[in-house]
Amino acid sequence: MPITTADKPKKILLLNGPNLNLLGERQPEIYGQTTLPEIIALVRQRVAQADRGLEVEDFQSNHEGHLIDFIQARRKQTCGIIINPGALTHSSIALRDCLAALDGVPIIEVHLSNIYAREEFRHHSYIAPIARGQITGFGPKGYLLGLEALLDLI
Ligand code: CA2
Repeated sequence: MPITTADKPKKILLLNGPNLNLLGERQPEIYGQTTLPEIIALVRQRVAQADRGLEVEDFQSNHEGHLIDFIQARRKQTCGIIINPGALTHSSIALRDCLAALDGVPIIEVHLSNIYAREEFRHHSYIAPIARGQITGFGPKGYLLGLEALLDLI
């Protein structure tokens, strides 16, 4: 049977890890004043504007396993991922393995702060080697920069 565009995965997952639900409420000197719902709205707006028949599904969790369950449940419909794994960036082999199992799905790693300009323990990312690219230090704009890269890849 021929593969039609109707069968193609259409979901862009916009994922955020632990504590990113607090954006805009605490530590604005590091993470800025924009809230997570505002960032999600900006990403959705740009995807709608692209008019490519793509849909955004967003998810934030403070729990590693919940993020993994969410990604696994959507693996067949997913064409790309933008993820800020929060502190799981520096600790989670399980999240990396889950993302790596999505064969061929481009993954863009985003960080609001410049992780290389901060404490040494933030300089290592378990996600970076399996990501298509990493954007770090541009605040909320990083999500949109990541989205532009993703739209070129899918
Ligand atoms: O810069 C980033 O986006 C980080 O992924 C943010 C993580 C941090 O562990 C990473 O090293 C870099 C922390 C997210 C915490 O978010 C908060 C937001 C507002 C107030 C408190 C925490």
